[in-house]
Amino acid sequence: MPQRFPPVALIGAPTDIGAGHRGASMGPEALRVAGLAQALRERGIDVVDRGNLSGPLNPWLPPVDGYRHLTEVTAWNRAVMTAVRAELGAGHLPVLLGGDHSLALGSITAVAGHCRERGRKLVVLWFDAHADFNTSTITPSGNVHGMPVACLCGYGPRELTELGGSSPAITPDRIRQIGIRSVDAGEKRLVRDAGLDIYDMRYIDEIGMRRTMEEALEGIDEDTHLHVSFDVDFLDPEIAPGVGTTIPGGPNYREAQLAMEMIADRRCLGSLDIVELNPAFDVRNRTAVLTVDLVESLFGKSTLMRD
Ligand SMILES: [Mn+2]
Repeated sequence: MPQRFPPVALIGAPTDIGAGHRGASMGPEALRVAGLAQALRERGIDVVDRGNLSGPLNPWLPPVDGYRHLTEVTAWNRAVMTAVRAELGAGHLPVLLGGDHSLALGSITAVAGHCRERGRKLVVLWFDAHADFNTSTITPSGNVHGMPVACLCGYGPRELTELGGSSPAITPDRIRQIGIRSVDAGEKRLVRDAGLDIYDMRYIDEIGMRRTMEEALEGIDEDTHLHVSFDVDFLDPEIAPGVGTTIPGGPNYREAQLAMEMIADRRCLGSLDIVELNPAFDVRNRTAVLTVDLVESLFGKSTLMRD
């Protein structure tokens, strides 16, 4: 039997406050235009679109003490955390429409709190070209979208690490990263010291996406709350040009589809971020359309009846 999904709540967070390029703020609308809600409804899922959260405009200032826009990033993440927490409390499946990847701080902090209160096991699958494990001392840019995983694991400013009250929001063993191919110099040591579970592109090249996903999904069962944080720059830029930070050598269409379908087979998707879609870099919204296509697979669409 396919997973029976609770009502899905779409939450738009139209901001590029943590990014190094402008334009991810247009991501939520591009996903709506690409038919995200309709695609899920065609799968028999109830969808409510909560519209967009609001927050401070992007002042486009240089970093202060290693962070750009820390006050504004915090405000946006508080709004995301509150919205995601409310949906989880109502028994809904929140889908965050970013916005840049710094917003995963708010959503995963909410998800982690929800799981802690209910004694549920949490696993985060982090699809990304980047490890997003920078800190103020090693970041080359100060852009907080390169820091959310570090902040979630307790490395970062108190405003962000203690967003949900306690720190860390999660421990590194809760998170598995897939598709990584760009790690900054100082970040390499940090991710190793933290013991982060990273399936980088070399690993995927060597053993294939199927075995990679089998390993990444190990121990995940129907009692697990699975959070998928999907950074669109995970995909190869040949098929997904609509992102601010394209890194060549990502998964192709079939590999990405397989990853999504293998997650669907586990029937434990509990929450989702779709982030870093940047329509300013896209070509006729094709990256948004591709993303919707992949989300359909994540929600159980398959070519044949498989069980
Ligand atoms: Mn990212």
